[in-house]
Amino acid sequence: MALAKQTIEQLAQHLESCQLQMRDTHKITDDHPDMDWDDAYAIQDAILASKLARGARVVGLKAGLTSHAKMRQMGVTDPVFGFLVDDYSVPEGSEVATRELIHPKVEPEIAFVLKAALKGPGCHIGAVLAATDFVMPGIEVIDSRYRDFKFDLKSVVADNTSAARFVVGGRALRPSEVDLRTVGLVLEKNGQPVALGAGAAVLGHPAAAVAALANHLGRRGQEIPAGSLILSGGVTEAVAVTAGDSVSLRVQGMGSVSLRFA
Ligand code: 0L1
Ligand code: MG
Repeated sequence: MALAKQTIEQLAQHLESCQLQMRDTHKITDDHPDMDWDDAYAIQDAILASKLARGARVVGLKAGLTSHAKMRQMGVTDPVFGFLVDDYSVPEGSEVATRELIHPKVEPEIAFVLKAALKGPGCHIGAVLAATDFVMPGIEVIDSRYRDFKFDLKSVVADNTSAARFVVGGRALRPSEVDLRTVGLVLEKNGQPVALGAGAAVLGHPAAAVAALANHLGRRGQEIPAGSLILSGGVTEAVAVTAGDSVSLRVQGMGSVSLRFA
């Protein structure tokens, strides 16, 4: 690691206070160009520790930047991984308070719920499908703490991959009931289609993003626990939303899930 423990704690506190006070900041690698991957995930871990100390619960995990559309949109080349806490979970069809966010965007995703733990290295799509209880549509609300969503990969990892809110809903299907490569989806904003795609846009198969998460955790001596909810990453580019917008995601054969922004 390149950064001192105290610097990691300070950066975690800085990013979390930006989140809690709805304030943006420049990317942290501007001030710490030597920051390495271990530092980036250590900052993310310190943010999580601070949330857990205040009574938050981890309710899921996420992979981000898993589609070429997202990678192109953000000018990066690799997936990233983060956590989801209970505060981020929004009931299906309910309202998200835009005043609690900086500059939210929505992403259409496939969510996985596991019936068995997954541990890398060597985790693959087959292992993920065998360990999956069901899959369902999900919308992730991302809200980078970085000004104008301008960041590099290490800065965005430290910022818990822009995680802010999410909703899952629609029809839960066994993985054998749907071909997640060819399944089509449409994201609508205020009744108009704004992004469309198919599951294969996520690393060739959304389960590959879950395998990548298990392999990432395996390198750190961790696993994805049984029962976990995992957001596998935006199928399309992210779409900006503001107060007054309604967003709905329809996934072929899996129904729809929606959110309103107040
Ligand atoms: O979930 C995601 O794909 C977001 C990852 C972080 C990058 C971003 O803020 O777009
Ligand atoms: Mg996402």
